Amino acid sequence: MKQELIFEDLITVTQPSLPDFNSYIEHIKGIWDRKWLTNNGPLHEEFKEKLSSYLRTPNVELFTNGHLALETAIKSLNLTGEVITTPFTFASTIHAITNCNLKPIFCDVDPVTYNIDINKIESLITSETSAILAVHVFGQPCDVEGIERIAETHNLKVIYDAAHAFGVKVNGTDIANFGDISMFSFHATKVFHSIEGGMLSYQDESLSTKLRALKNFGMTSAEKVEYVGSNAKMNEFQAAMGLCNLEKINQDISLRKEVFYTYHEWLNKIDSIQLFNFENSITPNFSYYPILMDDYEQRNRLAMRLKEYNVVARKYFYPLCSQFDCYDFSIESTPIAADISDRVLCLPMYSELSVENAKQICEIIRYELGDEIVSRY
Ligand code: T4K
Repeated sequence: MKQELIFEDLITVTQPSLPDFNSYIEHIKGIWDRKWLTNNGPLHEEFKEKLSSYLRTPNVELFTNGHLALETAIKSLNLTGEVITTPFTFASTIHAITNCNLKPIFCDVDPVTYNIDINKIESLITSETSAILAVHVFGQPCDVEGIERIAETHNLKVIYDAAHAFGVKVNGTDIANFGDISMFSFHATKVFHSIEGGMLSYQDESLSTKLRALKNFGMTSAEKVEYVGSNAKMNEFQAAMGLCNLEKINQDISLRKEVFYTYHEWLNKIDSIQLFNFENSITPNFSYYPILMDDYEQRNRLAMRLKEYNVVARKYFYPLCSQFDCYDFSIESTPIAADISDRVLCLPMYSELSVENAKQICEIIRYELGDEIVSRY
């Protein structure tokens, strides 16, 4: 260990970006006069409008968290039978499918993007398949055109778990505009947050009444309950936080970009580290900084050593969802996902992480991997 590289305070894998305290207080003041705390209050409505305009997407609905938004999306499309998805994701994706009484069918992923491999989807389609639920992992867009082609050919619905992809664009088009429905997480650990929160963007405007009912116990009016819904409404305090954070989202993303390219610059010559890259057609949001190590042991060893320096790097996503104790699936059909899951490590990434701290983390990594430390500055 190199004592002088130990951080005094813990560097966590992420940290929520908070608005100026007084700005939040300004936003919530009116709540005391109105005494309107949740159920489509004025801040909720303002937040919805501003999101729709920021993301240049016409139809959005807000939720109390991303997970319930995803379950609501699935329910709204009346899916049945099997849903083709990826095992390389957070638990929420697969739990949402299962909670809706559907069977997840795991497709292997692409070794470069870590997203569902569109060349392997069609062989998994059966007469029971009703949808593809793909994840833009770490904010890297899926092959949206390829997925759309397959869905059209086989008459399948497409839902994107875009929990990591707020503000990402493909050829200048916001990611919110692809598929039938996309779900965004506004959890505290995300690029953009409303403490907890979630959003659905969707193409078919006529879904709006159903989505609103599903998040409010299935009620379409005070005396009419048309669906078996749940309670998934976003409250006014969440909306206020979202409104404050929306004002500084572009700045937050540019700060993350600096950290991202600092890591890139300092880690790119290390043979045992594979970096995560974006094609030129993508406008990223720099939500995560995943690296791939040579093997499982090396990855685990590095994560452990980083902890000794007070740096928490997380194994997102290990184990694969198909390996969870609560499920009984095989991982043999998804060898690439299993390999990535065994070798991935996400380094600290948040807007307030200083470039200096990012460089220090790289120095630790280089030292621990036996790489010569060369200052490029
Ligand atoms: N789909 C995908 C692909 C997802 O990744 C997620 C959520 C969802 C769906 C569901 O969306 P939500 O229902 O959550 O809106 C975290 C988040 O809790 C979870 O939202 C996220 N994905 C997942 C990838 O990461 P954990 O278990 O790693 O969180 P935790 O509590 O260990 O937090 C990570 C670090 O963040 C902590 O070490 C410190 C820091 N932190 C965290 C919180 C909550 C803070 O500094 N302040 C905080 O308030 O799951």
